[in-house]
Amino acid sequence: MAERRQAATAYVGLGANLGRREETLRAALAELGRRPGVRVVRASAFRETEPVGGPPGQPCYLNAAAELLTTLEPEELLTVLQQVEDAFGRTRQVRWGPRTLDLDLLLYGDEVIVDRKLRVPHPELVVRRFVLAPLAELCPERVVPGTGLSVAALLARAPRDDVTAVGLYPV
Ligand code: A4P
Ligand code: MG
Repeated sequence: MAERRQAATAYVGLGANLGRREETLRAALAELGRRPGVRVVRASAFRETEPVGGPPGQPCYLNAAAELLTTLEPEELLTVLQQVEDAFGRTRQVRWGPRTLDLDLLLYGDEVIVDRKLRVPHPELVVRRFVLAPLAELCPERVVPGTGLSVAALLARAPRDDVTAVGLYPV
């Protein structure tokens, strides 16, 4: 695997709405930190959120975000995220359907990537409170490439009715 000379800061969104969600998120963070070229610098609180989109009647999600320092290229990091998802029993069937673990690459430095396999910043980032709220805990001032707006500003203007935090769990 090609090592970048300088580590990049990346942000990852975590979500789980099946199984032992809190345990899964904690274990996924630990597993990410064990992967070569990935260091988990810090993580947000875990938030209980109403499911957005997908089939009706899904259980609530537990969502979080994590700041990574990585020497992996973005595509390599995506592969690692997918490997960790798979390790926790994720099967890709229904888009926006229930899942034991979903890991999305939200931001990678200041890079904008538009590729068939990978889009960074994550395309749904700007409208999702369940992503913006934990991210704002970690990097409120960071400007999201392509928007000209900070994470905090995007959170302030994100649609209010798409998610209700019904609980907050400290990490
Ligand atoms: N892909 C492209 N860009 C990225 C990126 N930045 N990060 C591609 C991760 N993956 C990226 O993803 C489908 C494909 O997206 C991948 O093969 C990758 O090449 P997936 O994870 O296999 O499928 P998915 O997660 O079912 O679909 P999608 O569109 O990624 O769903 P999201 O956006 O992950 O949303 N409600 C609440 N409250 N909390 C949640 O966490 N999550 C979702 C899923 C829906 N509703 C939710 C939540
Ligand atoms: Mg996903």
